[in-house]
Amino acid sequence: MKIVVLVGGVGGARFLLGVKTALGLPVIGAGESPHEVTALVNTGDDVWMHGLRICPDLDTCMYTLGGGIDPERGWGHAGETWVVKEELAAYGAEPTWFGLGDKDIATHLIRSRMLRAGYPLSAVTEALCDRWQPGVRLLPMSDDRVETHVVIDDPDQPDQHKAIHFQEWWVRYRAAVPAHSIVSVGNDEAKPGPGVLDALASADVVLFAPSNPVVSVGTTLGVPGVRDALRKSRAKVVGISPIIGGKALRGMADACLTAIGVETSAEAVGRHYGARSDGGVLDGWLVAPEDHEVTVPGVDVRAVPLLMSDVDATAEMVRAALDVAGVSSV
Ligand code: FO1
Repeated sequence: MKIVVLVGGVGGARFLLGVKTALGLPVIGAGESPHEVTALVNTGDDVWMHGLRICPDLDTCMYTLGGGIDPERGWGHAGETWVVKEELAAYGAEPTWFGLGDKDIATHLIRSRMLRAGYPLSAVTEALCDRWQPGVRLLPMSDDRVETHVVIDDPDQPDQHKAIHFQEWWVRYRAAVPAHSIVSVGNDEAKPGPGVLDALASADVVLFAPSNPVVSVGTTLGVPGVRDALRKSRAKVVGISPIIGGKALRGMADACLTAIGVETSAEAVGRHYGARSDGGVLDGWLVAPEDHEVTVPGVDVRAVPLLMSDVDATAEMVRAALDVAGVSSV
């Protein structure tokens, strides 16, 4: 079976561990399998910092599936040290608020050197994954530069707005500063990355991980050509709600949804993605038991436990999604 999963970072990577388990793949690392798993990874969080290109969602997926992630943080290396970060701060080199780990810097140095040598992000990702062996194909949504920026009130000039990079909003301000709007810079000119449209065209099933529907799955859907490829795909498209009982489980999905005028509910997000039969992309939508009354016209809504408390619980969610899509994982 060919399964394609649209993912963001921490939540998406955890979900992919469940996909691997449901398909009988080893949770960590690569293994033999008749199934082919492709993750279309959001690159809108990517950022240049200290002269290095950082790709949080690609790295979080690569480290998580390759066995190198720090399980508490959900991002960056296990056993990380922060000596270079402290040295940069001693020079007063901004940004000092971003957690650049020593081991993580090796990844960014290789990526930045390859990008400067002219390799596209997809080739860089393939090279880095050669070491980490995530066991699924990680495809950047695009090789072109797409950056999520957030428009906030300028703290230095009242009644002025300013746009800051998503990483500053999320890491420095913890998404606590209201976002007036969220802009995906470069999305309109971006092309789907190599393999993205083919993966969607040949997929047996497409899943939306319970990642941020605005800045993760939403950004990938915003790459010209992706939405059409989904709607034309013979595969059923099933999403997993990132909102349970009106709350976002992690990250800042609620703040992002508010910024685009969508209510923080499983129903509103399902309707935001929309039914394939009326211009949207969904065929199925998994919601948590407490949201069992949710309806999305034209979409098959199923209530199942959605807490990714461990890999087996996540694998159960995946099996339910495959069931809604009418494919079995065995
Ligand atoms: N998240 C934080 O909350 N604080 C950090 O200092 C931080 C540093 C960081 C460095 C590399 C990386 O790949 C991810 C990092 N993240 C950090 C996570 C990242 O900001 C978010 O996980 C994603 O951008 C949201 O999906």
